[in-house]
Amino acid sequence: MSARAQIGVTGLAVMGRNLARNFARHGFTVAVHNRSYAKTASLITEAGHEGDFVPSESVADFVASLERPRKVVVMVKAGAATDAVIDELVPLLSEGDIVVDAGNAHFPDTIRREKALRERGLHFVGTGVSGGEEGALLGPSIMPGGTRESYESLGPILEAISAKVDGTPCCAYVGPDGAGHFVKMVHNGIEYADMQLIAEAYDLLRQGLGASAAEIGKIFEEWNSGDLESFLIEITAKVLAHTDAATGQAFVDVVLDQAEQKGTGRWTVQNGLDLGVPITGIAEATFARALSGSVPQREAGRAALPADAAPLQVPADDAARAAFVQDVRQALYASKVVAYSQGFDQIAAASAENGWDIDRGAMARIWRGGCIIRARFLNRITEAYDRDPDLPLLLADPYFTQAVSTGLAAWRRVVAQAAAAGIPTPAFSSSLAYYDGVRAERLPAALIQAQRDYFGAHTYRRTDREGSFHTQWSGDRSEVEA
Ligand code: NBP
Repeated sequence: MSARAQIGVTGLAVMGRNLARNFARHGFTVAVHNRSYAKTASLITEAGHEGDFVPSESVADFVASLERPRKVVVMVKAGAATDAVIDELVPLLSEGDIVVDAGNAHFPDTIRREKALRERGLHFVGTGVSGGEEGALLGPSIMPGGTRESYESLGPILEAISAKVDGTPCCAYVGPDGAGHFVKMVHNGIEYADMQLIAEAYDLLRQGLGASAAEIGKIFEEWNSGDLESFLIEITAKVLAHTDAATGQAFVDVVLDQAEQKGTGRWTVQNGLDLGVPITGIAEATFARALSGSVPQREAGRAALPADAAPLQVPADDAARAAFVQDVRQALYASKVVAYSQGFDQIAAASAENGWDIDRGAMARIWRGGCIIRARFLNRITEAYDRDPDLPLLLADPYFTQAVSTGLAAWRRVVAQAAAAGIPTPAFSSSLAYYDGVRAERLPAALIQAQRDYFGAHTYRRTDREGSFHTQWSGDRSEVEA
């Protein structure tokens, strides 16, 4: 077996197969391997003509077919399968070779694997890949971690196959060890928030306007030509326009209202709690999916809990309806800015904690194409971090402050109308609460501190002098310095 492949892919299910084809279509010689040979054979039969593939049945032949330093992309089911493949590969590799895990690994696993391979003289690059199977084939957004040194040889290959926006690749070095998978995790968390916000906007429009799904689809189509322009808004319009062939009903009306999740939203929320970063938009979106799937609780709630609310009914005149649509659009945009602002805060906090030095502007830039949250507005985020790389709060960037304040009255109206009508809008409402919390001059946390001192002598700090204090609540209530 001559070592002539520039890159290898092992794991040829839907993602690996399409990534391999993408490499080949870009002129790279690609070594391909799968645990069971059938997938390798079908790739060669069906797509072999697309480029130069080197198929192997055994891992040893696969490794032997790669040029040095070898670059092996592992695209298998995240978890135990990744460890199994790494264990098989490592004894066959040589110092300086690069193992790329492009699956959806949890970033602590990536930190562990990177350390283990580094100790054996190998580079381990945990890489976020977003865009689903179509992205893998036509150009995903790629978020590689690992060493900078590995990026020097691997980066140009990944950049070549990534999506491009204005000629710029949607791939950039993220940071050491688990940084790439971490950023992909937050990307997915933001995706949860974005989808939930769109779903809440849809629900308000549907109930408020009493319009059909297809009519609401048209509104989303219009929104897609403004500052909300994004892949998720675009597909929402298409889904809402779709009719179920079996029943003739709107497709969305025949789909069971129980959302599923694979776990990246949950990981993002767990990490937000660990870091103490309020990612309320992502958390509410994750919990909203959980609530949708809480079947016995929903049955009990439906049977027992009164609404005591008047249905939301926008007056039938065109002006009132147009004004309501505008309000919902502005509430959606403002809530979306909050969700992204929180997600970027989480990246900043993790970057500081792990010494990753992640360039947040670059992350927004590589999410502009290829991935599920691709959107026009990501340009604005990059510009904000270009203006101030250490920006403590994305919402406080002048562009976003202006954008949100323009829609603030509408946002408040929408949240108030939803509450009065008994329509659940957890992401809209919590985003507005976060906005009001983060801008508040003074929060009731002062009372919480006092309560904590009362029952647990946890001490408090004062507004008028330095130090920590305790009040002797069960005694004479005099204050002592702690
Ligand atoms: P799957 O996640 O369904 O994994 C199937 C692949 O894993 C097959 O090639 C299978 O080999 C291999 N595999 C398993 Br399972 N156990 C193995 C083991 N012990 N040793 C060796 N190989 C093993 O494939 P996918 O949907 O293409 O996703 C691949 C990765 O990409 C996952 O980590 C996923 O989370 C991530 N991802 C997926 C998407 C998406 O849209 N689907 C998007 C972004 C990232 P076999 O053929 O012999 O069973």
